[in-house]
This record gives sequence, C-alpha cells and structure tokens, in this order.
Amino acid sequence: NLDALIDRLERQAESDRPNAETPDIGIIMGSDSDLDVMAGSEEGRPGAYDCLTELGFEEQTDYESPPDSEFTFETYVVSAHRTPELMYTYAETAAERGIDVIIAGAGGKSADLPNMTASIAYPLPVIGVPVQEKSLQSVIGMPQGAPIVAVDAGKSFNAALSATQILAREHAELRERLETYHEELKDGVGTVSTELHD
Ligand code: RP5
Repeated sequence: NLDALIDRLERQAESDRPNAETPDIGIIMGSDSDLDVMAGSEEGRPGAYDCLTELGFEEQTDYESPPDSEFTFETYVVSAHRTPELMYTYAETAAERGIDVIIAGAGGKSADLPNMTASIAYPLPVIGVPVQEKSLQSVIGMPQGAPIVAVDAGKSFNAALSATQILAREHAELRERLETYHEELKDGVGTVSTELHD
C-alpha cells in the first residue's frame, strides 16, 4: 500500500547501499494505463524498456540482492493527482536513492507528473514523456527557472536513449553501446534505401 511504499523509499534513501547496487534510471508514470507507451508493447512502438534492455540495462525489482548488470532501472506508477505524497517522496529521495536520471511519463491534458517531479527532484535531470499529443504542452510548459527536458509524444524510447547519454558521460562502456546502436541504425537505413532503389 501507499504508506508502505513511501516508507520503503525513505528507508532506501537513508541506507548506505553502494552505488553499484542502486538503480541508475528511475522510470515513473502516472497510471498503469501508460505502460504500453512507457515500456513499449509488442503490437506498438518500442518504448523505454525496449531501449534500455537492448543497451544492457536490467530492471531492478528486488532491492535486497545486488543486480547482475552494472546498469539498472526501476519502475513505479506514481500519480501527481491521485498519490501526490508518493510523487513528492519519490522525487525528493531519488538522488539519495542513487538515481541519476528520472524518466517521467504522463498522459491526459493535465500531465503534471513530469513537471512536478522535475521541480521537486531538481537538480536531478528529469526527462518528460507526454504519453499523448494532448499532454505535450502540459509536460513542457514550465516557468523560467524551472527546467524540464522532454521528448515528443509517445517517444519514451528516445527518453531512454537520452538518459543513457547522460550516464555515458561517466561510463565508457555505455558510450560504446550507444555508438554501436547508432551504427546499427545506419545499417537499417542502408537496407531500406537499397531495397527502394533496386
Ligand atoms: C494521467 O491520466 C495518466 O498518466 C494517464 O495517462 C491518464 C489516465 O489515467 P487512467 O485513468 O487510465 O489511470 O494522469
């Protein structure tokens, strides 16, 4: 339940777990109905999970034992409107819990989770994902001095790439993986254009 979740986040923030055991990227979304866009679905467009998994990240769900991969992410459903206390605690404890970047997605016209999280978690970078076109203005419409970085509607895959770019500044291994991914993209374009021009 909500109190237990909040309590767990607070305890994790106080614990002195080594950085290698804490999640690097926190993915949060306003509702579990956002999951297809945020994670990626088999029928639809690939999402943040697909990107991170391809780049070798592991989803961390069990906080008791150390993860196998050096690079990890976690996922929470956090609603700015239904569970503001969870949003506040998540954003406020994120840095202490070892998170380096937050990816926050929300839909609807009042997509406030990304921008509120960015304000509370500042100076931790937050990448906002408008889950629908109509959520775009709500996600990016921040006043001067309250920054948020955002991707286009539905592009959680790109949010995961951007988050990895931030981490890659300190991890050569991630830089290499991003470069390999980019080379593979070029191969894909080559295949399509060759087919078109045959
Ligand atoms: C937003 O409202 C959520 O991010 C979601 O996109 C939308 C609808 O949520 P549900 O009513 O499907 O839970 O806050």
